[in-house]
Amino acid sequence: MVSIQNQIVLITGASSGIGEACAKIFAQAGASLILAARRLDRLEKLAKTITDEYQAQVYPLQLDVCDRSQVETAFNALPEPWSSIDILINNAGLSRGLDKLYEGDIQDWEEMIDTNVKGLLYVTRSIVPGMVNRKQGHVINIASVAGQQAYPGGGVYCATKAAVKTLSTGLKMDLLGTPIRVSNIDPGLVETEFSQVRFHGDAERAKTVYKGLTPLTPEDVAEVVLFCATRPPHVSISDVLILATDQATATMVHRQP
Ligand code: NDP
Ligand code: 8X3
Repeated sequence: MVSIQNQIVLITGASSGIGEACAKIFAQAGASLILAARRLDRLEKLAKTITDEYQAQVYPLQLDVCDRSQVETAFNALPEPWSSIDILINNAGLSRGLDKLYEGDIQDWEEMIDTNVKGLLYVTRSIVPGMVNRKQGHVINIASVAGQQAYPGGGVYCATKAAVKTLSTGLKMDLLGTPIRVSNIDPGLVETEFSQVRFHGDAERAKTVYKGLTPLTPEDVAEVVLFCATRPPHVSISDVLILATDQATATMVHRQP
């Protein structure tokens, strides 16, 4: 395991779930963190916990990744040493709705495409040139098993995650010949606020997604992200599929009655 002590790690979508778990495990490993999301109150609370528990340096950043000019302004304005980002974890993302494609809510589609695809691109475009100049960096994209295979009602979400995976592959090609690494992580079912967001706050419906099975925890995924980030410089973990034991594919899960 290579040390990431004092490295600067930017985590998007750090206010909840997988992003929050990444924040904690990277802080424990000695990294300094830029925590980005829209809910600043959550980020500030997390920053306090992390600072108290791990004595890590934390920079909470209120950011909507869909807002291109906000993304550009925020990253251009980062003071040193925060602007020298070593590891970018592109995690911010969401699903909205589970409707048949021909009946879907177009606003839901816009939100998923704007966040999961365009938001990830805006952040990547802002951060990677600095990595190339400094000849150091690692981009870790959180895609999904849903990008490997569509499921009913998930067409648009699955398409955004397939796009993330393809962007990871393309970025890896474009960075060939530089020391910058790219990792694509495809988690299966992880119990977070993800399904509550998908069902527009319907907590009861969200619970049914994980009923009768043992889903992954955000910490399970964060451990894999940390593993990717702590390989020696000549090793690039390009693709990881991490599933609950009760899940085989995007559509096949085993549930206890
Ligand atoms: P959560 O809903 O718990 O977390 C999502 C995070 O994304 C929140 O911190 C949210 O913060 C942030 N976010 C959403 N929209 C924006 C935006 N416009 N700008 C900035 N931040 C934003 O879900 P998860 O932790 O599960 O999801 C994290 C990632 O993992 C997503 O990309 C998701 O698609 C992916 N994933 C999830 C799986 C699961 O089963 N849970 C499985 C596979 C992949 P805020 O609202 O404060 O902005
Ligand atoms: C999230 C996993 O199966 O709920 O990407 O779409 S799933």
